[in-house]
Parts: sequence; C-alpha cells; structure tokens
Amino acid sequence: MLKDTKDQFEKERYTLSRRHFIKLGTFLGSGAFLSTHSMNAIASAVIETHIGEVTKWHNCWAHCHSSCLLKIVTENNQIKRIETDDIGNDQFGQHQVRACLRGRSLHKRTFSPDRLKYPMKRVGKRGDGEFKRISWDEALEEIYTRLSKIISQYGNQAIFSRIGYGKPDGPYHFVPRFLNMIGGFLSPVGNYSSHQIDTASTYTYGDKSYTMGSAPTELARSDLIVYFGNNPANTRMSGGSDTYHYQVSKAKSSARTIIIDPQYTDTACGREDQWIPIRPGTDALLVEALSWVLITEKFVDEAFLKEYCYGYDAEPAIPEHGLPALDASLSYKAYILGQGEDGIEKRPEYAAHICGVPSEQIYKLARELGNAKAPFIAQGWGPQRHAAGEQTARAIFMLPILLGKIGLPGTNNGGSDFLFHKTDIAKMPTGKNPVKAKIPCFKWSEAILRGHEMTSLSDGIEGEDKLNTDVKCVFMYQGNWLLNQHSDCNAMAKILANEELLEFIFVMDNHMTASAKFADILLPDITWLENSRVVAFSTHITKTEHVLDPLYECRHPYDVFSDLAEKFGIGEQYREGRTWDDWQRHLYEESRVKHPNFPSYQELSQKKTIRRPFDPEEDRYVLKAFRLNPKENALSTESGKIQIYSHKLAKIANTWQLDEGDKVTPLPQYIQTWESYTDIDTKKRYPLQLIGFKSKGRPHSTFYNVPWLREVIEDALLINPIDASERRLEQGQLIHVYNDRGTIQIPIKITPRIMPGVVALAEGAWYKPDSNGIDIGGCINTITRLRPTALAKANPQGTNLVEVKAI
Ligand SMILES: Nc1nc2c(c(=O)[nH]1)N[C@H]1C(S)=C(S)[C@@H](COP(=O)(O)OP(=O)(O)OC[C@H]3O[C@@H](n4cnc5c(=O)[nH]c(N)nc54)[C@H](O)[C@@H]3O)O[C@H]1N2
Ligand SMILES: Nc1nc2c(c(=O)[nH]1)N[C@H]1C(S)=C(S)[C@@H](COP(=O)(O)OP(=O)(O)OC[C@H]3O[C@@H](n4cnc5c(=O)[nH]c(N)nc54)[C@H](O)[C@@H]3O)O[C@H]1N2
Ligand SMILES: [Mo]
Repeated sequence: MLKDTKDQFEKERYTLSRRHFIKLGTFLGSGAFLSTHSMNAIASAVIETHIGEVTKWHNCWAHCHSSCLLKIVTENNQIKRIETDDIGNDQFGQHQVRACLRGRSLHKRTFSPDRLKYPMKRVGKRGDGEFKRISWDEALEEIYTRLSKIISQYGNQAIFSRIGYGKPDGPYHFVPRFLNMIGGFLSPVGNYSSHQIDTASTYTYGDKSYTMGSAPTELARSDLIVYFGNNPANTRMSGGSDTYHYQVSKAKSSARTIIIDPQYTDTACGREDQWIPIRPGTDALLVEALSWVLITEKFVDEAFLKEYCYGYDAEPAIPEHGLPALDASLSYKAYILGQGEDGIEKRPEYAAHICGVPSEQIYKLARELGNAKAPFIAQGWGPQRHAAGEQTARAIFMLPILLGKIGLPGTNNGGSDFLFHKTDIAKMPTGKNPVKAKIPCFKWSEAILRGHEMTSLSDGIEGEDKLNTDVKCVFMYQGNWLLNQHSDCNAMAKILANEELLEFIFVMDNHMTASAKFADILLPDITWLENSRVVAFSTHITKTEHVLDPLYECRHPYDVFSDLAEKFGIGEQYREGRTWDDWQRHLYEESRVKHPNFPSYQELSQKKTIRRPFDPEEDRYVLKAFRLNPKENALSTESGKIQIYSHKLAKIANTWQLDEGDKVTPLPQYIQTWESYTDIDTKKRYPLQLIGFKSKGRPHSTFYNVPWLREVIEDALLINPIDASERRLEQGQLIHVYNDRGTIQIPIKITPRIMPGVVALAEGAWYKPDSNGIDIGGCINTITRLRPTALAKANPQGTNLVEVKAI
C-alpha cells in the first residue's frame, strides 16, 4: 500500500499502481523505443483513448533541460495516469523523447499533501512554519507595504532576488520585470550550477559560452572519451536526452572510455573501459602530472600552442592588445617542468599520493591521450563545485589545449558535452535594472550580515565599487536556496530568523519547502500541469496546455505580479495590454523572426507538439571557426587566443583582498585548499571527504516530496566497505554524518562504487532539524560550508570534511 496519500483530494485522483509506474520507469535513460509512426509525426492536440478519457500533451519542466513529452490521461479534470512519447521513429535524430520517472510521477507532485493552497502570512517565529491564511488582496497589500518601506528606508539595492530552478528555461521573467519597474534590485552574478567553470571559460576562451563544449553526437567520431566528474546518466537521463545521444554515438565509434570520478557512476556502469577513482578536489593536480608526461614525452602540439594559444611558453609583447612580454619562467611549460617559481617538477609520482591515482595509471592515461586521434575530453560540473573549482576547470581545459585537439571533428575543448537543448523562445523583456550593483550569487547571505562593507576588491561586487547597504529583503520565486540548496543550513536558519537583519522574506512556490517555512509572505503558485508555455528544444517544439484548472486558490504568477504592479501604480506599464496568453503568442512570433522554420502559432496551438528532427552527422564540435581562421575568428580573450597565462588574473592576484589561504593564479594550477585531502589539521577530527551529486530521483529539491521516487531511489550516504568496516557499520543502518557545522541522520549504503576516504550524498533532500538540531531530512547542505571560492566567489559545496558514526 502506498502511504503517501493522506490527502483525500489526492486519493481521488490517481489510479496508477506503483508496479505499473516502475515498469514504465525501466525505460529511464535507456532510450528503448517502441517504434510506431513515421518521422515528423505530429501529435494531435487531444486524443480520445477510452470513453471519457482525454489525453493532453504536456512536457516535463524538470531542471535537466530535456523537456520530455508527457501524455496526461485525464477524466473529468482528474488525472488518471501519465504516459510518455510514443509517436515517431526510433531512428536516432528522430527518436521519441521518453520521460524518466520524474515526468511520469508529476501528478504525485501536483497533488502532494504539502501543496501550498492559499496566500499565507507568517504568524510564528521565522522557520517554525506557522502561517495564517489571508486573501490575495491582503497578501499583495502586505507585499506592497513591506517593499515600499524597504525601498524608502534603504533603497532598492537592499532587495536581493534571483529566480530558482523550479522550472528552467521558462518565461518567468515576470519577476525581474516587476522588480526593475519598481526601481530595481540587487541581482546575482553567476549561478549555483556552473559559476566556477563559467569564470574559467571566460578567462581561457573569452566568454562563458565555452563552458558548453561539443555535443555528445561528436563521440561518434572520437577514439578516446575522457570524462571528469561527468555523469549524464543521472544529470541528463531522460530517454530523449544526452544520455541517449551519448550511448548511441559512443556505440558508433567504440571509443575507449575513461571515467574519472570518486564514484563509479551510472554513466560508467559497465559501459566504460576504465574507471579512475580520484580524490575530490585534486583533478588539477592530476592534469599537471599528465601535462608533465605530455611535455616530456613530446606529445604536445607546439605549432598549435604557438599559433592558437598564449602562455604555454615565453611570449613577445602584443602592443595591439596592450600585453607586455611574458618571461619564459612564468609560462605553463616552465611551471610544469619545475622551472617556474615553485621549482617543483609536476611528475606523476608527486601527484599520485594526493590524487589517489597510481603513477603508472597517470603515465598510461597521458600516453593514451597523446596517441589519440580525436580525444573527446569533457567535464561535468561536480569537479568545479569545489573550493578552488575555477582552477580545476581551467586545468581540465589544458588537456585538449596541449594536445592541439580542439576545433576538430570528434574533439572537445574540455568543457561540458551538452547537446543543444536550447530554448529558442524569446523572453519577456525585463527592462533595465536601475540598481547597477551585482553580487556573486553565492554571497547574498553574507550581504545580510555585512553588505555595506562589501567591495569589488574584497567580495567580487560588480557594476559598482561597493554596496551601500546590507540586504534587507530576499525575494525568491521558485527556489529552495534560502537554505536547503545554499550552504550551512544551521547557520542560515539563524541568519534568516533574525528579523532585525532581514526585514522581509518573500517566497512563491508550490510546496511547503524548508525555505518556504522562512517566508513572511508565502504565495501559492500553480504547478506545471495547471500552467501553459511554449518550449522549443532540440528535438521538439511544444505548446503545453493547461491540463488542470488551477487548484485551490493558486494563481498564475503573471497575474499575481501584474496585480502587484497595479498596487505600485504601474499595472498597465507592466502588462503592455497583454494577458499571459497574449505574451506567449507575442514572444513566439518574435522567436519566429529568428527561426522562420518554426510553425505558426496557430498551427502549434492546434498540434501542441511538433518534432524537430536533427541530423546526427552534422558537425557539432566547438571552436571550429577559430581553428579554421584564428585571426578572423579571434576569441575575446586578452590576446585573442586561448589564454593559458592570464595577465588579468595576475593583476587580480595582486590587487584583490583575498581571505587567508585563498589564491588566484595567472596559470591554471592546483591549489591546496581548506577541508581538502591535504588539510591535515581538520582531517584529524573529520577524516572523510564528502561530496554531493545529482540524484536520479529528483531535480535538486523539487520532487523530493514524491514518495514513489524516494522508494525507487533511496537516499543514503554512500560509503566504501573499508571505511564502513573501520567504523563497524552495517549495510542500511542509520548513522550520523557530521562536522562542526551540523549533523545529518541518514542510512548508509556500503558500496565499492565510492572510493575509500570519500563519502557521497545526493543533494536536494529537505532540511528537517529535529528538537536536538539533527537534520533527519538528510540535506547535504546541513554540513557544507558558506566560504566562497577565491575568484568567482562561488559555492564550494563539494569540499567538506566529515566523520561518520553509528547511532
Ligand atoms: N550541496 C549541494 N548543493 C547544491 C548543489 C550541489 O550539487 N550540492 N547543486 C546546486 C545547483 S547546481 C543548483 S542549480 C541549485 C538548485 O537550487 P534551486 O534553484 O533552489 O532548485 P530546487 O531545489 O529545485 O528548488 C526549486 C523550487 O521551485 C519550486 N517550483 C517548482 N516548480 C515551480 C513552479 O512552477 N512555480 C513555483 N513558484 N515554484 C516551483 C519547487 O517546489 C522548489 O521548491 O542547488 C545547488 N545546491
Ligand atoms: N537527475 C538530475 N539531473 C540533473 C539535476 C538534478 O538535480 N537531478 N540538476 C541539473 C543541474 S541544475 C545541473 S547544474 C546539472 C549539473 O550536474 P553536475 O554538477 O555535473 O552533477 P553532479 O552529480 O553534482 O556532479 C557530477 C559528478 O562529479 C563528481 N565529482 C564531484 N567532485 C568531483 C571531483 O572533485 N572530481 C571529479 N573528477 N569528479 C567529482 C560526482 O561524483 C558526480 O558523479 O545537472 C542537471 N541535471
Ligand atoms: Mo544547477
């Protein structure tokens, strides 16, 4: 029996058994297709299945960017079951886009008992979760009054806002549009996903778009795949997404595949040729050792490095770029060969004991890389979500750079191998933000405590030299980053509870999350199935329709923000005479100017979903134009070339006020950080490294409240048998994993799929402290740290030292 249906409302609304669900779910990531009709098949809007049943096309808006097609079978405005794409061909490029377990359990999320039903105002202490129901008008009036007070007392810079990832790629720009119209807000630089690699990409390749490298379809032309902390089997797992592209393309080339990760991931899972477990945070050191072999054994492409790159060796001055000459002793080559400032040769023997990778393996990998014709080297974003993550990302970029294997078929630039799952639909215009100052996204919480002290040199403030106020209001739409997805939940709970420091917290969500409990005003949003939107993805364009009428008193956020704008006397300016549907049409028509091959809005509205077949053979490798003509297609780096040595970073290293132990270096070099494998002092008490990862069971914290998913993919701390037996732990037992910041109570999973000395926990479980302050919800961020990285000032959530004990 399912235990998750306390709510009567819910009981009435599903008929699908769990067994049926799991059977469907076995398609998860497998790309096993039931071939039916021909390509270009177009689903009709409403298909009668059984008498009384109506099937409507929708799609899953989970934050993995696959936007899988869903067929929602309803009867009398009630959902009977959710099926997925069964139309189209099973030929790669025209394939069905089959949803994973999340999309197929969407109704469970929709009707979850903790669904927010009415606008609410906090009555208890912040965080206690005590609210009283109020009317929409009372809620909007209260928001108006509180925002107005903050603006008049502290100015708009005191309002921090960013959109969370409840439903990505969407036209939810109605929030910044509203805030900009009332005078602006303190906006974030970067995000929790990829701020470090984006920064690395900007310094190395000229802008952050190079975080995304070649598409997985290029694997078909590669002879060696090397993945650093990249697990598409979890992160892009749907049947139509990159995991499938990865499998099909890899099968075509039979490329040797090497996975470098502390975990034996599902991406490896018997489909790899070699798993190289590596200690978290040490990839940059491994790359240095590989570089040493590549240089000393003459595998590097000197001609490429000279023509396309800057700083491998000595460089002459480039007056047109305002660059001084670079002395050979400052170059990358000198650094690796021990002819630089530190005088250390970066031999594999030196790296081996820190990385946990035997030196013979390092020599072997370097030679394989050196001999590969088209190595495809990619990184996920786990390696960069660490204390010196920018350095790690820059270091991994160095491998294809040294080999000169960039801008060629089958190769990659060392970035992430996402396909081209882009939403091409125009966004609602947000106007200009009158507040110029921006803050690194992870630093918003520090700005509550000391915003007025924050400067560009000490805290990475952009747009202004300094902030002139502390943050007094947090305005959060569809996020759980007040604490759950941020770091150090216990410390954050104290900061958020302090009403003198933080005067107003606004949250609009679907569920009573850990963050929602801290709201002063909490608004109930409609969920995906009550909403409509146009999405254009690599494989299809869909105009989803309302499957359900808005439940309870939930309202469309556009209408809510439009009414709020009305309170500020700018309703008409906000709406420009359009309803939400009018905006959708308008934005779609704008997109068609850029994409004339898109169907008309009318056709799309009628057909609901239209396939966009793609040619898997098409070139999708990055930096093609640059490789063909580096002068005409110069990069926007300091030298116009791939920037190995950065003068800008050399300047930052000399001018920024960095915290003790933090380092910025002009070369991509390994840095020993706090709470790393080499932090001997902290390791005396907390000997295990803890990393997080993305669970198959949810996108972050969204869908956590779906018991089906939790049953299928159980949350547990992964621990190696060696570490478990040292602590006399048994399979499945409840343990405490802890450090100075807090304690999490969770079962363990003893498995050789995690390397000794490292434990791993899926991120996204909901923080739930018991009366002793122990987090029985299992949220990893209860024990992650608030200290940002040195350069991007980003979230280091993979760098943690902990201990585990039986309870
Ligand atoms: N330790 C650790 N922490 C991490 C990470 C990690 O790897 N390790 N990963 C980080 C990353 S990469 C990211 S992107 C962030 C993500 O962090 P967030 O952006 O906070 O994403 P979610 O946790 O999914 O929270 C999204 C919220 O939106 C709500 N929601 C969903 N749909 C809707 C809707 O239609 N309307 C409204 N109003 N709300 C909706 C959901 O209920 C949920 O509460 O977490 C970061 N935190
Ligand atoms: N199922 C699912 N899919 C998702 C999401 C989700 O929450 N659930 N979130 C989406 C979002 S917002 C994002 S940003 C993406 C990105 O997701 P990523 O950040 O790429 O995913 P992670 O699982 O955090 O990390 C990838 C791998 O890095 C490994 N790793 C951690 N530290 C290190 C290290 O120091 N070195 C090496 N070599 N490996 C390391 C982890 O073990 C993991 O296997 O995923 C997206 N897709
Ligand atoms: Mo993310």
